[in-house]
Amino acid sequence: STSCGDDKKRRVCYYYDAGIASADYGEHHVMVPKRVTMAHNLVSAYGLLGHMRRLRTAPATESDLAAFHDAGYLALLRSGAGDADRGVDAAGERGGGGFDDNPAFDGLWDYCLRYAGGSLAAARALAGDSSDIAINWSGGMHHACAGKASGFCYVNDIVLAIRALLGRFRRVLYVDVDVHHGDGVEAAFAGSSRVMTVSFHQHGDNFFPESGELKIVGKGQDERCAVVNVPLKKGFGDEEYHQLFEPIMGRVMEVFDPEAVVMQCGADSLDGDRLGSLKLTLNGHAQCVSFLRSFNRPLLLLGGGGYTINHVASCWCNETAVAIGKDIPNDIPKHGFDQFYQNHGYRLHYTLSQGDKNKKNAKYVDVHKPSIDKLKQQVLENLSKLKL
Ligand code: TV7
Ligand code: CA
Ligand code: ZN
Repeated sequence: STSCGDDKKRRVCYYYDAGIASADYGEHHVMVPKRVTMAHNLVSAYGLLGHMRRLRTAPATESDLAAFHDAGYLALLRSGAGDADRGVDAAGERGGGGFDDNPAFDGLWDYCLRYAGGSLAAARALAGDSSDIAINWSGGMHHACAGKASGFCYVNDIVLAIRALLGRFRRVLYVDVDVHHGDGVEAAFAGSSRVMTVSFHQHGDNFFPESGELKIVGKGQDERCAVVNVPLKKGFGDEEYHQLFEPIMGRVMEVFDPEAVVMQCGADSLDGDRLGSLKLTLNGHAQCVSFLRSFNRPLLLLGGGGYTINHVASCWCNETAVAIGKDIPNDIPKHGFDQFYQNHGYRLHYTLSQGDKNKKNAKYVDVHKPSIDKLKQQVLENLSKLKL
């Protein structure tokens, strides 16, 4: 089990809306909103709901979304995203094979209002000081831009939540452990010295969205921007990740000294994810949450990616327990959804079979191990140059 940084309890509130599960990106799509329901069912089976205040909130309104998004884009989204064939990407861009990252589907607008409403309610609970930690596993849609959908994300609930937090807190830190670069959130606050964005992500070989190189820090003459990117190589596991995460985030907390922290907990950085090629264990992933929790600042925990859905459910259930500060047993309690965990012997902390392991990835890490320390030094040096 994961140590929680300290034994102090926190007041935790939790948003879950069963309506999210009815969102359906299409039968071949990799994004499966039902994984949030699977996580919720685990949270419930482990008896964690009794340790949190449940946030019951109305969906966001169009005017809530208009705090970031363009009116024209919202009208398109609300109208059922017009052309179901083209989806709601920038110019209806389509990927190879006729698949669409951002399809239009029935209930899309309602889905957006619900996940954004959850993140807003969670942010307001922190701003109103009724909770120390607020959770919305259906949020964390970090790629959405003001006027376009991108990478499975239609509405950027994170930007909306951070803006809500800025009404109360002077400086807000954003930390993104999703395997993809948090480009939408970064772009929204680049140039703002009140929001620092930090993303750890797989980078290279045209991995989506290809941005988030190490060198992007400051913007030329006016370096009053607070952007930190940590590009990672395929195959990085707990050891490599935490050789970077703790030293970098420790320094970030020192130099930026945020009054609130927003963490996007994308579970696609876990070993065995369908899209990502990092190799974090459940404990390695949760260690990021415990570390940030230990600084004892108002903390917003959001979901994000995660494409091997039983891994995602285990991950977010475990991190809900970390937020509460409660150890939970590895054996998954019997509940109506056990069959999803059968391949892991009904254990929360899964181990992949030898057949699942990618030997090429392991070799890749060995090649890059000496450069991890150099990467850390470069990020720390960039941090010291920031004009905050
Ligand atoms: C936060 N990777 C989102 C991550 C968004 C990643 C991409 C897919 C994908 C889409 C599908 C699909 C897929 C097996 C994987 C350049 C393209 C290439 C679509 C095939 N299967 C988050 C977005 C990324 C859609 N997009 O950070 C329908 O993979 O790489 C791309 C762009 C164009 C579109 N094509 C892929 O985790 C929530 N998409 C199957 C069906
Ligand atoms: Ca990331
Ligand atoms: Zn992702």
